Amino acid sequence: ATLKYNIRYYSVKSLNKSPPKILITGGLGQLGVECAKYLRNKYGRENVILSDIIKPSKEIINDGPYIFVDILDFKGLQKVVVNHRVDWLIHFSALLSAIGEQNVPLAVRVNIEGMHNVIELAKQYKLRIFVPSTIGAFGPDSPRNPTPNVTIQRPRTIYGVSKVHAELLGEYYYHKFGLDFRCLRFPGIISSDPPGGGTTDYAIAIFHEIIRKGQYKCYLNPQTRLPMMHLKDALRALSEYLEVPNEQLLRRCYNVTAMSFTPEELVQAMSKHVQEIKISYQPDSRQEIADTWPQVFDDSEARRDWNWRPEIDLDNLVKLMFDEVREKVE
Ligand code: AKB
Repeated sequence: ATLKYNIRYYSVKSLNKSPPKILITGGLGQLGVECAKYLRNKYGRENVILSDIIKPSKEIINDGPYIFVDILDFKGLQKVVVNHRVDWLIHFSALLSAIGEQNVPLAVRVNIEGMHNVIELAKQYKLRIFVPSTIGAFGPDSPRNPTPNVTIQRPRTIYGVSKVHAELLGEYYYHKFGLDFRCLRFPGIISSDPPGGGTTDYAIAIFHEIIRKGQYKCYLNPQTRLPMMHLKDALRALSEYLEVPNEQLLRRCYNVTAMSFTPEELVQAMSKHVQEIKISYQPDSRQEIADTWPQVFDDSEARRDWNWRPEIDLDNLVKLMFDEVREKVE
């Protein structure tokens, strides 16, 4: 505990200015809780407020500030920004690719109307706003190997369409109003917490199922190559990118990635850690989504402009996931 305190103390001090007050929306999704932990270590516990419409566990409450925020309620959101003197908004609320296809009207409300609310508030109160985008913002007309930062997008899921909308709206607000909009296009993020509703989820579910039952039925075919990244790299990317001075950024949306693999290659890497893996393949509608997405993501612009470097490769990711998921399951 002492060590943690020291790290926190020096990192806040080294900023040489008071730390930002950060609000995270959609905080109980795949990224929120760990993101809050990461940023609280850097900026102080009370400076990072997690929010969602879900009732939190006791652990989440004990970790730091948590409040109810419905991104579809503009006034409510406005009140939070004012009362908590928010400086930075990290907007995670979204329905992911597979679940979005099952409820398009809800995805439109959450992903598009929600974005309208947060961006308008960010403009009014001059907030720095971070919105994640995704490999899902590309489609069948995009070059897939590699997929450059600027190219044809035209996604075929409502999730992808809403993310292109968010990217373009953010860039527009930046040029028109000087809004400090920042966006990273993430690949599939691999964490021990289950994501829920994505196309890349198999690469998480497989660890839970193999540890629990020794077998897994994969909904993508064995050769489906997709870009991926461990959560630790994703949070570091987000945090480093939020700190880059505006003058250094040549664009507002950057591709970031760490690796690309297929289910077959993942199983191969996992088999070094367990005696037996029984895997079967039964592609479903998520296969059609994956077939339109990038296979290899070109993040050279992020590397060039703000020195982005991933640290976790496939072997390390597998090692980390076995440790993290075992800790949760056993
Ligand atoms: C999904 O599969 O929908 C997400 C993503 C890649 O954006 N994990």
